[in-house]
Amino acid sequence: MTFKFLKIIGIGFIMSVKKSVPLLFAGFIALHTSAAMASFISEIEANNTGASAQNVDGNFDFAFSADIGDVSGINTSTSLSHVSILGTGDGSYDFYSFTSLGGQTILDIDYGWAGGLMDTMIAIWHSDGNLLMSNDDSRFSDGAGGSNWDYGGLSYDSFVQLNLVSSGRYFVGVCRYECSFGDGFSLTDGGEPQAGADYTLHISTATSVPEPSIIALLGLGLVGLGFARRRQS
Ligand SMILES: [Ca+2]
Ligand SMILES: [Ca+2]
Ligand SMILES: [Ca+2]
Repeated sequence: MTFKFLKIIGIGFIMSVKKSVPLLFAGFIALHTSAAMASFISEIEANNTGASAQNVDGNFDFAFSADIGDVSGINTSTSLSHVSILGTGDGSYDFYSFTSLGGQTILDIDYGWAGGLMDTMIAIWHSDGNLLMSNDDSRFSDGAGGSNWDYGGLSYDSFVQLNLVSSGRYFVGVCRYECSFGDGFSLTDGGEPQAGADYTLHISTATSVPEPSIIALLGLGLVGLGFARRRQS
């Protein structure tokens, strides 16, 4: 049923470009080129509380990044959709929010200690205000590359990996050592990222963004149908 439907769409599309199969290839390649570009977005102030968290939905993709991985150091960038945020300090806390389908979720801070200004700490809350997990320092190998301060296998850059049991909206808070996290998006005791500090935060989780493999299969199917059609005529 689904295949039939796709076939009808495919043939309709091919008929409309009848003698322009190369165009279809060009479009397919363009689609893939754009999907392969890394997706970095900038932090947008003021995002200083849970209520004013920066919504990063709509920026997730499967672009390869050597800096994105799981607690085993295995690269997850092409298997789990992610967004990379460039955060900067201005004396205020930084909050972000995103929608997840649930399952394995990773918060990975990189390059925080680059200027010696940002010994990061991080936490994740459910939208109901429940504090789910927090972290100060991580193992150097956590989250693949990007943790740029190695003292005995440890990094000041924070890392959290957890399994979200339900789909929904989640909130992330970033500060520097030593702040305190609590329920209700509570972030207290100082440690606001100060001016001059910066960090990269990768959020990886299952989202409604289609995987490249699905797009590729659909594209190849359309191309294949196009050739079959040309051969018949
Ligand atoms: Ca802020
Ligand atoms: Ca990393
Ligand atoms: Ca830290």
